[in-house]
Amino acid sequence: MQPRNRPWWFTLSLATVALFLLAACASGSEEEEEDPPAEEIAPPTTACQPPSCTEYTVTERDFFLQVAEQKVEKGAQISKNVKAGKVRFVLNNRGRFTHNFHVVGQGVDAKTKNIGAGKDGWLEVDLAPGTYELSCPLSNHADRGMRGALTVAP
Ligand SMILES: [Cu+2]
Repeated sequence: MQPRNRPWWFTLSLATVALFLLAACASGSEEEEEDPPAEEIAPPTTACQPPSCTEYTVTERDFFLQVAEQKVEKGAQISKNVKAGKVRFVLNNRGRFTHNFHVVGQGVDAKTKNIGAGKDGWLEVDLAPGTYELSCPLSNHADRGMRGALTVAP
């Protein structure tokens, strides 16, 4: 008795199903955002009080910064009056993604650890009068809006 050959259309339909499954798997992950791991951040142990130190709270969201009531995005000027000297930025990550906070200008180049969603971070810098860029340096977050210009008064 001769083994029965499978009809050509049976082989073809199996191949079609396999291709379909492959395509379904490949498209399933395209919406995933790459989120870097958050780091453990301990709150500062020293107080920050005027006149030796000034504290500013910056809320980080997807994808803009919020300084007090002001929404800051895509390099907009931060209107909050920041005085030269020792400054402690208190970062509240209220986005769904991990964020970071980067201060660049006047020889300062400082950033926090990666702040997980819903977590807080702190950054202390000595700011001289002049302009600075504040941003989230992770992935393409700055381009998506998370950057602002800060002018420090004497
Ligand atoms: Cu970010």
